[in-house]
Amino acid sequence: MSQPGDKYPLLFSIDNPAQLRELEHTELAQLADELRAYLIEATSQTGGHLAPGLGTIELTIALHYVFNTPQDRLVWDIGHQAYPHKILTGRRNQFHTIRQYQGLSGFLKRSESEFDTFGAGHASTSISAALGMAVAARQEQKNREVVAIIGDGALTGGMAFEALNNAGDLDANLLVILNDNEMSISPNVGAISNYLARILSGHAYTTVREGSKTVLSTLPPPVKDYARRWEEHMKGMVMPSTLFEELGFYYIGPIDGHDLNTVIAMLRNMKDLEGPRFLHVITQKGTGFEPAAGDPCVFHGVTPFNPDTGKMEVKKKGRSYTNVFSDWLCDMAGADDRLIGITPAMREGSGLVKFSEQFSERYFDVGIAEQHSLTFAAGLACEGLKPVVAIYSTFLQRAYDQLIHDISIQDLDVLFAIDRAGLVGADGATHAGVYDYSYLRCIPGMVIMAPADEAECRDMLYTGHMHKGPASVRYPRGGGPGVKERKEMKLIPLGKSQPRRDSQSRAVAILAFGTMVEPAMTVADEIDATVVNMRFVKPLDEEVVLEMAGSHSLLVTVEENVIMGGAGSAVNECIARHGKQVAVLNLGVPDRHLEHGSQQQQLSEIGLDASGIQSKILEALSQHGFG
Ligand SMILES: Cc1ncc(C[n+]2csc(CCOP(=O)(O)OP(=O)(O)O)c2C)c(N)n1
Repeated sequence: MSQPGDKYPLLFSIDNPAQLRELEHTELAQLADELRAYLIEATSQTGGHLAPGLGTIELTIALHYVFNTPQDRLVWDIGHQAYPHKILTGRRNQFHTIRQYQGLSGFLKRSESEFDTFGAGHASTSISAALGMAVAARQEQKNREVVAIIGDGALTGGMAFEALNNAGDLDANLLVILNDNEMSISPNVGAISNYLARILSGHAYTTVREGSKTVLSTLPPPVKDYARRWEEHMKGMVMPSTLFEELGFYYIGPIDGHDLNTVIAMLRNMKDLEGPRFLHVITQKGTGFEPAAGDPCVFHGVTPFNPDTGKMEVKKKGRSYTNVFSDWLCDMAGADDRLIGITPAMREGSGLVKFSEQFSERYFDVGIAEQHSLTFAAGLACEGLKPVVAIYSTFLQRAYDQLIHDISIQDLDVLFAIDRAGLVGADGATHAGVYDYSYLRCIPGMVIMAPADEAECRDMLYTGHMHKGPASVRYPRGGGPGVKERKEMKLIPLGKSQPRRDSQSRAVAILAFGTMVEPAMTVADEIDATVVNMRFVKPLDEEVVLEMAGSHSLLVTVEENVIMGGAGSAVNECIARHGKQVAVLNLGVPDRHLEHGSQQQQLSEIGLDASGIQSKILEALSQHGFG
């Protein structure tokens, strides 16, 4: 029987980068071919991020070939393009477990490998982290190189520029590599992106660069130094210096990131230099796999697919909350021409494709710039427009001060459509949307709604849009119970819950929030409990809380959010404030970071599926002597 090693002999002969560095330069092209083919084959079975990794095959090989990893530090931004890095750093044999329960993480993780020098998942952190490491090396007199690898999408995030600003000033020994493929998930946006394209099209500049590059790579260090100064001189004569040079970096590029020889030569050159250095590398997402190169946006993240044709498995999925939002947004925009739709670089994920096509003049992709997206919305709202910020729960964390300082204090009319709230499955801890009830609830005036089904989601979005002041609707990844929305939209009375089930025994009342209404109903049918769909985390329906506390032996709160500070805490505070004596059980996400897996696996691990909820309630009943 053939073994995987037969198909990928060179790749399977390398278990770590030290062995990679033993290879002859001439063998690296074959390694790149094998790594690419292996990545395609493996992700065709598991799904995951594909196009970004296909674009970084040569860069990854070159980095581990030239730098003495892990002593030299490679800091990848986001981590979705680091699958080749994972395969080359001792994780090839577990690669088939990527993004699965108890398997390899889809992002970078310090606890997974010493080669993952900095955990990531969110964008634009690499330069800051690498700068910290470079300064630590200087402080500790460690002779090591630190390299940050950042995409042009991630470079649209403000923090990347905060770090460049700081690095240039500190004169830190840091190499920043810009992996420029002109794509974020969708085509990259913004003036910096246009600027990078202009650099790329600067033929004169490239020509000088190409010439000097060849010269530099062949010269011994002292002569090279001289040549570098000559190159600087030439460059200054040909065209103005780049933005990165103005910031204090020694800039080289743009170079072809798929040309292994060039990349290796350039990295060697730059390794010999000191101070802040910037290498601009041009790559193409999806290189070497026609379907992915042809549609890098679709192949950014994939479900299992046919490795010959690229055809993805279409799982029968119901209507997702993202679809509900997408339709609502277009309907609402049709009815209200003050509506503006904003996304921080998540057009596809947040369901804005249709809106961007139908209402292009009211659609704004602001780049991976969550902070800016909120303050931009605030400015629009000041002038009487009605911005809707479509944002993932996990990414809203980035814009917390903007939420308080720019929106809440000024009581501005901004609606937050918070997607991927709750457990998000394969993306794991870095993308968990389990904090928003807690971090939103303490902000004065913030309305927080959580729909129990699709129809309610549409009405809540409408209610939030009509509300004066900031409001949010938070909904999960995927679908709900499948309740069809009505075309006409209905206002939901602010802070009013909805009774769902009355019990005979009056032993247990379950106050369920959002996604937890469905399992609560299943449990209630089994144990005869009362169920209330709370609808609002804020303002909380205090009347119903007090009524339930007065009429039932055990109050159970259940939410897909951390227990600390969440919806259950709001119920506890209400009960305490009114001096009510009642046994309470708070169910939700525990005080630890949950690993990746399917949403169902995650829910069952923490007892938030129907059977887990039921057994915790039964346990509490017997503990309190009500059993
Ligand atoms: C703070 C934050 N916002 C949004 C995202 C979602 N996201 C993941 S990858 C990506 C695009 C990144 O583009 P780029 O850095 O150019 O890398 P490429 O995929 O092109 O290699 C986005 C927006 C994120 N990971 N972090």
